[in-house]
Amino acid sequence: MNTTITARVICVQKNLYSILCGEMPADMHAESVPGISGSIIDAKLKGKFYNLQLEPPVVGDYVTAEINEYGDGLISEVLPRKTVFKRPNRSGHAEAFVKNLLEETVVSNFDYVFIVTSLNQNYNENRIARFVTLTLQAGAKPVVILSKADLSDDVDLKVEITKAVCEKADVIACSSKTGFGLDTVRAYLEPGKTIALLGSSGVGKSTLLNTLSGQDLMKVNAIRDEDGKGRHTTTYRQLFQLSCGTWIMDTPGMRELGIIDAEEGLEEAFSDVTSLFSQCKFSDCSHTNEPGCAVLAALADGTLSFERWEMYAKLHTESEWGKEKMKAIARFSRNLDKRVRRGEY
Ligand SMILES: Nc1nc2c(ncn2[C@@H]2O[C@H](COP(=O)(O)OP(=O)(O)OP(=O)(O)O)[C@@H](O)[C@H]2O)c(=O)[nH]1
Ligand SMILES: [Mg+2]
Repeated sequence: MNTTITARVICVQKNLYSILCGEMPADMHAESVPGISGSIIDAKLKGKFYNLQLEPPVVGDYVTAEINEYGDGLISEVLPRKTVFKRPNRSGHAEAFVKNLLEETVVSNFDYVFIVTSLNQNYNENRIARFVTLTLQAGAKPVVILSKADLSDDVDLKVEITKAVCEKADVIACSSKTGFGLDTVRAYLEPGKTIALLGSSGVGKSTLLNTLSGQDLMKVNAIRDEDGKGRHTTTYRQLFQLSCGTWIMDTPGMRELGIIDAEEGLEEAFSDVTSLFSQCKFSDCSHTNEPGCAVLAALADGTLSFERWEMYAKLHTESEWGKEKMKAIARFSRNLDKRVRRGEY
């Protein structure tokens, strides 16, 4: 006889899902099933995911699954996601010259995003601003982790510079090697909360997870001597529940995460810039040459730096481009549906 349970996806490898049947958040109304709660079960997707082309579950998802007498699972439903990271998937081409730009969900249901940037060669303000924007857009709290503090001589300065990137993000410098700053990081280990670790390869994400858990949960590897880059040691996303009840999601090194439509995230991350727009004389001001433009005035008197404006403008252009492409694809799909209904295909 099958038992229906609620579980959390902790790992995805091709079409095989590892789900953990543990304690679920109160709002999931999950029954704890004796003998199953706390176990990791291998599961596949029910046929409807393929037949109806439903989006498959990702690491972090809460799902309902049917478990058979042999302990194998069949995932039947993905429960509504609280937060998600999506990225553009530019694979393939569509008809009518609309290049495919589809969104692919990367991970879900996180409360904090640890944006890990190491204080050696990896530090890059633009990348930090991008991840902070995406985290705010997702509705989670960004925490910038400046890792490998033991390798830097100007830790305090870097913390100050990073704080200026976005006042909505917390900034912590730490070292898994010396233990510096780890107590501040541990303050985020709240029971039931989920932390997603994001950042380039080699910045020390898996090392931080191992250090916080006190176990060798993930493999780590030395970075390359020549250019200080990582070796892509972590190759798939994986979620762990620490003994304190906090979930931590390790992810493969990711230098960039494209922005599709992140207007709210940009507004929050760059409120110092976007608050100027309402002060422009013209409501459709392009902030390039109009009289009475508050942005140009702020640039001229130095209250807004050119670098800050450029950082915002670049992300905004990318966000708008993605939005237009998504609209074009939606239009194309609607037209295609109509033609299919008319029997033209
Ligand atoms: N000096 C120093 N080295 C560190 C620190 N944290 C991690 N490392 C080293 O950095 C290298 C890369 O660490 P990983 O934890 O594998 O990095 P990662 O971000 O998980 O990399 P990917 O899995 O490739 O994305 C290893 O040699 C670690 O020992 C630190 O705080 N200080
Ligand atoms: Mg890793």
